[in-house]
Amino acid sequence: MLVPVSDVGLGDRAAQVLRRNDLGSMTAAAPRLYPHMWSWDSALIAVGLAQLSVPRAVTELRTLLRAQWSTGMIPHIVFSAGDGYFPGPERWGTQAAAAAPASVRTSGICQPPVHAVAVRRIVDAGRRAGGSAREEAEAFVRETFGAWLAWHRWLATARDPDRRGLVEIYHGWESGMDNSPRWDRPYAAVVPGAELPSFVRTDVDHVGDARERPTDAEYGRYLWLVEQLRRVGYDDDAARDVVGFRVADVFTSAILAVASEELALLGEELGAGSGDDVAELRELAARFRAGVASTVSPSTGLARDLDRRSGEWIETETVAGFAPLLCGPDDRQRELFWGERWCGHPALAHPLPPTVSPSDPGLQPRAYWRGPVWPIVSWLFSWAFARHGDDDGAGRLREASLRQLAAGDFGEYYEPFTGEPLGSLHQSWTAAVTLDWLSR
Ligand code: 9WN
Repeated sequence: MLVPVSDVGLGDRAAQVLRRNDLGSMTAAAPRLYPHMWSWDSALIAVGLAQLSVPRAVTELRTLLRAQWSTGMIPHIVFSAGDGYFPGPERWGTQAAAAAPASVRTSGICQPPVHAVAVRRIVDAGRRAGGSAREEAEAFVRETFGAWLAWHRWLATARDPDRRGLVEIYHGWESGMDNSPRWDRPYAAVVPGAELPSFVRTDVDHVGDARERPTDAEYGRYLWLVEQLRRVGYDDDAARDVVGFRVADVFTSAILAVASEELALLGEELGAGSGDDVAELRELAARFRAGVASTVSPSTGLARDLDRRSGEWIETETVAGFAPLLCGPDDRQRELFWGERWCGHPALAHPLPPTVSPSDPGLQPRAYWRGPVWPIVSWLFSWAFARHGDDDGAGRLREASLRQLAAGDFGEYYEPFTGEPLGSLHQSWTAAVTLDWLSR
């Protein structure tokens, strides 16, 4: 589809954000707040870069893969040479971890596996451009298929030891939705020990209002979990026994299901990996899709996380409840998604999914993952809707998101009732998904 004239300036501004945040072979997640590479950000950033330069998009993911651990885990932060983010590499202490790479500084936990989705978008962009862009994109899949497969395998074994089809996370940061109310109950059981080393936060210096970020009490818990994992050298088996937070994350599980399907398709199309590898990915996709379906609450119709330590379902009304819609069409969920408790709520500035239901009195409109609209979440749903043939749903999310983004601030998140950009401005992945939407 041709880009409407009024959107041309927006695309230029989005490209400029990615250029300014470019550190050479990686893109900072945001100019000041996040001066390093984040795993799921880098995948979505590559989706946007693919619209500007396929080789640069490939470079982004190559940099990320250089940080892959020998277990297959892709770490959630790859540190650049710059500093200014806490916790930095010293606090993570991953150099002592047997599985960590020797020459790259990383964190010791992971983030949602959206990478195969990005690889697919790079291949699509390469095929549209043709010539060397196409060759480079396809060669990249053949070269890196084994690395992505190892990543999915690690999630399916180390993080789903009972084969429930649900990925366990050991830290709210692993979900990418750090202080979502989904994690309030499990975090209530995390009590930082007296031996937690003291800390000074830097994140609150980079946002207009500290209330847009997690609280100090939340940070104490985040750092306590890092401390527990660091003490066991981030060993997968030991971590499972010592860590104070173990939750089966339904949104990450849905991403693993759909990303495994994409990877299987890419493997098949491009003759990457063996027939067994492709079959294994299809099995993973089926297992995690079934795992996600098994969590749906009969009363609300929303998917739920499971606290593995207490054995309790987590019944919060958050956007993660729509995990089944990432996996495939679902009439009941689709109705809920567009209905009055969600995107159809009359008070919303734009018909887009906030992180918490606008009908929930607990929604905090400016507080990070406790209410604001995150453009990358809207993008994931619009991508999934298009993938499953729901062009109408994909188009509605695209139109509303481009209206939300029209001022060109590329906020990290947006106030759901006023549309004000919040958190960091010039956030790379927000600019990147804007470019992808403009290309459609
Ligand atoms: C911790 C980089 C990351 C995103 C996460 C978002 C936020 C980090 C933080 O920023 O998390 O990983 O310091 O708050 O929650 O989804 O990947 O943009």
